[in-house]
Amino acid sequence: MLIKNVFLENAKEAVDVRVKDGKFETIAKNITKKAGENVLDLGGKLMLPPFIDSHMHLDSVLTAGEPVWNLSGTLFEGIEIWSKRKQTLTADDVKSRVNRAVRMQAAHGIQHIRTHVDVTDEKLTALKAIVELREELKNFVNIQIVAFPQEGIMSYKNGRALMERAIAEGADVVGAIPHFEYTREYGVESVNFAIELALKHNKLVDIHCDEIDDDASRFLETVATRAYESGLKSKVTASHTTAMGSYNNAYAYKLFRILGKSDINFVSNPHINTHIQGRTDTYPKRRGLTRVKELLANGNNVSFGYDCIQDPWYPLGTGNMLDPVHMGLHVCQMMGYEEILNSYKLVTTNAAKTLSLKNYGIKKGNPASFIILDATNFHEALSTRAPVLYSYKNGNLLASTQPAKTQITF
Ligand code: 17E
Ligand code: FE2
Repeated sequence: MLIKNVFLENAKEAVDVRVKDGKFETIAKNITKKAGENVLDLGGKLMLPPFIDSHMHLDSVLTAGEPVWNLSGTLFEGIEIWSKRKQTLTADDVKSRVNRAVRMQAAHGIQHIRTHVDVTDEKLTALKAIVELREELKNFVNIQIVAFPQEGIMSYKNGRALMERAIAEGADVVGAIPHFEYTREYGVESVNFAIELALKHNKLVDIHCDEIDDDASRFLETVATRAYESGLKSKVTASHTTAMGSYNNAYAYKLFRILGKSDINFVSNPHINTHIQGRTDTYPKRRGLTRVKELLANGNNVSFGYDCIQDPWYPLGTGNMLDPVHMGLHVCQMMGYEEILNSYKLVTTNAAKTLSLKNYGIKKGNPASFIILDATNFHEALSTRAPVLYSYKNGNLLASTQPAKTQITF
């Protein structure tokens, strides 16, 4: 197949791309069509590597309002509601919701998802169902599973054993939630446990870390130090880290030294954290996001995740990664032209680094996985909320969208 006239990652001049046997064969200007070759002439559209959702709770998608709506908007009420909904989980319930959500995501050009699956469940119902789906859907979406102890490792009955079982069942990544543990000591212990478990089984680590507006919640320093000392370094990710929005600058200054040395990744989830943080504030009300701009300047890898699609923590959500980019740039005040133009990296290449993906990106020899947006560059794509016209994985079409046509009457 020959794809003509695309702007590769904001390039000013269009190129053509030849795909053969599911791989990128040639990327050059004015490639001549071979006899019988399929041609897709895009007439100047933006081509990007596929979108990645580096932080999503698939097990709880599309359960908002079940059994009740989260009225306080807090993380803690969300956990309480989920704890009830969790008791009614069946494999069919999980699979049918996840199948729907993954297709919503695919429609918006997502081809890789790191999902946190709650393993504080004696039966591990959601984990087992999503391990099966990972296999069933592997030609369409790459699902990476985090063993996520929503109700704690130290503070939940058999918490440690459940984590071990989740790894044995096939989880790819070890999670933890230190700020939710009963004590600071349990929190530190849970981080140490997660690092040791990852070392033992050669797994990645992704910790829900300091997702609270408590300026004394400082598990991130432990995560970074353990990542550094264990040598796991960039195999470790700290998700949310919203307390960093409340730290005093003198402490943050000290903290950034070990963050840099540790080379850990960060995932910020702009929608959910602007919604659930600051809930105990009156005014001034904190924004509750981590320090994205400063982390990037510090050399740390940062990506944006969606986190939730209509669940106990967040009542809305479409799965379109332009949503968190749009919200994140506003809240983090990253609205310079170049920042907007390059912000696609927060949901593509930076996220690929967090997921430790191999052979990701548009270059000769890599799998022909890419998306085409209805825009000429990412600034325009974000401004207009451009649809993903085509999503191709390994040279196969996964999803296509016809742009809506509006008629103005004046
Ligand atoms: N669980 C959690 O601990 N934090 C979140 N943001 C969500 C679930 C969505
Ligand atoms: Fe999360």
